[in-house]
Amino acid sequence: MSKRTLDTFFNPTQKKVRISLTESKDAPSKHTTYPFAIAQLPPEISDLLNFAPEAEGKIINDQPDLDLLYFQPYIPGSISTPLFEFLRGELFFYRVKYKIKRGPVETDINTPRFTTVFGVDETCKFSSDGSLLDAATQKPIPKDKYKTCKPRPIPFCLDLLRKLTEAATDQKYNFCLVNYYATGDDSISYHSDDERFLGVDPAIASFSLGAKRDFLMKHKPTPPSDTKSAAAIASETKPLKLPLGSGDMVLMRGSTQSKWLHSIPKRKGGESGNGRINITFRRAMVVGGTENYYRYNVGDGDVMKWDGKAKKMVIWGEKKGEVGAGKEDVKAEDVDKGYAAL
Ligand SMILES: O=C(O)CCC(=O)C(=O)O
Repeated sequence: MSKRTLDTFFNPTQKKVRISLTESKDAPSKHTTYPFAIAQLPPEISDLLNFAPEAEGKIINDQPDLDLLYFQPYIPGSISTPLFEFLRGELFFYRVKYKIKRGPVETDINTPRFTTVFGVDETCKFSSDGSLLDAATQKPIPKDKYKTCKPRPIPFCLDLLRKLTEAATDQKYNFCLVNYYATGDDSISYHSDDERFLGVDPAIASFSLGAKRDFLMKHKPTPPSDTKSAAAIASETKPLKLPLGSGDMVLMRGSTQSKWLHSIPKRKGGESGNGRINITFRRAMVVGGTENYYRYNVGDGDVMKWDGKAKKMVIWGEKKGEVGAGKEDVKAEDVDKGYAAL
């Protein structure tokens, strides 16, 4: 990354906090909505994770509307690979398909990466027995409150990182989205996480594990004003490339989501033959956010799980082994972020 684009200050608000691991039992995380139980983090990972962040975050805010806090790394090098292997091996994933309609034209979208999601918006919380309670009244929610999805609690193996990230960034998160990019052919197209259900100027903490991949950012097109042409506005900002390595974390905050776009483009060469996991923590405020995230990150297709022998994601369950998800969707579209503007 060029020094020109990086304004490096130490952020006085960063905190190192240890989370009590007493709730870390050996028992796996179970829930009626999980296709299978998710193992607890082994202590050799959770103990060291508890000391993250490894490095101080650098503030990058030297361009209009941009406010990033970049940890290189956040997760110590000694555990970022074991944590990557653990999450790839233990989580369930989906290769979500959906349709988008632009005017009269309907397009089939095959999300060009594996995804999974956990969490529920601010209007609800999970009780200790895993049922959903109204956040205000603490009473059970009506059965039909979520019409299109069944929210899933964040499993322990991700919840420890959520709590540590809350403490380190002074933010609250109720959602955890996980992307798995199997190779450089997997990607996420330019988009911003600016849905109304995230509230104004949302903070999003984004972790990378595994293969190094470029994270590209560019300012959204700005309409010309009385005093400035579109070209003059465009020349005030420069696209940004962060080569995200294993363990790195980028906190996007302030007006970053409303004014900038980000993407992980397809890549050849380098580490692109290896898998990469991205974990984001966010805070959804309303029911529509929950329904949106489950629709686009779980969907209604097969459950996929990592097969350590075949070294690829395979269909889990009764149809197990029939089709390997490693077979790429030939129709994979680049227009893959269908999150509706709620
Ligand atoms: O994989 C990444 O680093 C970015 C993921 C992302 O932009 C998203 O999930 O919205």
